[in-house]
Amino acid sequence: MHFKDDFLWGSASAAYQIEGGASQDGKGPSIWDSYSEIPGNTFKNSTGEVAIDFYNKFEEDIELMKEMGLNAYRFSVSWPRIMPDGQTINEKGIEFYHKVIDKLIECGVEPILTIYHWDLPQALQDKYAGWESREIINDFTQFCALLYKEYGKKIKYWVSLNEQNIFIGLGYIKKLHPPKVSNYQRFLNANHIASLANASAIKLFREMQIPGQIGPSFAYSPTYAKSEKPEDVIAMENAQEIDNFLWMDVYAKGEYPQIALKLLEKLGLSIDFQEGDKALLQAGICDFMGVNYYQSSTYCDPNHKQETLQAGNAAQVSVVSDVQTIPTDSLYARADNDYLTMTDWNWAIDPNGLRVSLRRIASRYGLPILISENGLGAFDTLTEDGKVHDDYRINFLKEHIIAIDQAIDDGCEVIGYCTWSFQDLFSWLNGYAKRYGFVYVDRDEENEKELRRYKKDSFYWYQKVIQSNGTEL
Ligand code: BGP
Repeated sequence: MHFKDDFLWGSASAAYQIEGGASQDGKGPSIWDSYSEIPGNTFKNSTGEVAIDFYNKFEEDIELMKEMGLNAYRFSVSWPRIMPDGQTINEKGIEFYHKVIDKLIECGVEPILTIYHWDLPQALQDKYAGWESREIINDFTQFCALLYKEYGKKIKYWVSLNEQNIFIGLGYIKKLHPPKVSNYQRFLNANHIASLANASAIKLFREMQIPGQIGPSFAYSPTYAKSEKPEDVIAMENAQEIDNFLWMDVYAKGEYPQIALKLLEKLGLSIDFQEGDKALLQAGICDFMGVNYYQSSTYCDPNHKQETLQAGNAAQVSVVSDVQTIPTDSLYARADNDYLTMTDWNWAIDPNGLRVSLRRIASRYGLPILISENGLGAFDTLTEDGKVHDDYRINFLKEHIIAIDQAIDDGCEVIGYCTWSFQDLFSWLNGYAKRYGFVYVDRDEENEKELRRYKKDSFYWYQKVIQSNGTEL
């Protein structure tokens, strides 16, 4: 195995998905609090109002991390907990994350702080339409300034925006996230503003000379061509330009990819570039690329689209039907990959895809990579004696760790591996049915029960992986 001694064996989470305490100690509402209140927006109308109550149980939970020997824990701070209206400071919110960070450090777990994992203060959505207004760049930067000042001496690894491609894509094209819009040009506009905010956060990080590293977490799905047919290869490359390079080039090089821009221009779409944008993007280049990897994606020529693409998820909020035609559908079409098996939610299981991802990113950007999420969402069963026999999760993670090892041997620099997730938590589209954790949390959509925690078989397995630095799989 090729893992360095300081390789971070971690796990990840996000504030809205674990904390609960939706209005405790002065927390303001986020767009997810409001969105999940509206019937039909989430699976079985589930919400993160209580989630797994990490807000009140964090000490007990971090003790479990210590017992496992976890090296690193990636968590996000809730902007409306720290600034209820997005601008005014709530001391209690600041204090909460000091306590979480201190407890992690005391337990020997390296804290990795995600600045934004989707829970925008509702007040900023109401005030100026959130990510659609350039006003957010300043507010977000002020929020970052506060975080750097408060936690800058304790945190070595910072994640700026989590999956900008997903929260903007699902929010402004697919209508599956707030603000539930379907308009490709508005998507591009909001996305450009988010890119500027991300760059501004990194620029400030440098100016304040924060002694750590910072990068975004990108939801990366490597593109495959359905066949060796040249038209399928072009479709695959189009998808790579539009779905990957459009973000990663901005993060790593401070510029948009020229082919993607031209493809969009031919569709009558454009990026709203204003004076100063270029300089800001170039001042906001990341230290590492955070990669959230779940599956690869296969593409074919849209003119010969295969009609048999696997139907939706097993249990998910239903896909909204009035989604506008997506202009880029003329450039590439999704296809099944006949060589891969699927999870309970029809996500392709593809450990090699992680090796491909790491190699492609290392080769195009030459950056170190933090795998900031990877995991298997499954239906777990709690046995009567309080066990969860999740050998399927162990196999999934094992295969992906082998792929990382191979990628390191191929020449990629990988800082660490954060599984999604340490505990079961709220899934944005799948409520509490889709479980990812090493720790089972006993609740469902309808009933919070007592939120008891149970260690799954995978808990003990990952414990050994960490102890042996990846040699005992
Ligand atoms: C990523 C998000 C996470 C998490 C994960 C699993 O996109 O960053 O917050 O939710 O996906 O997704 P899901 O719960 O939809 O299976």
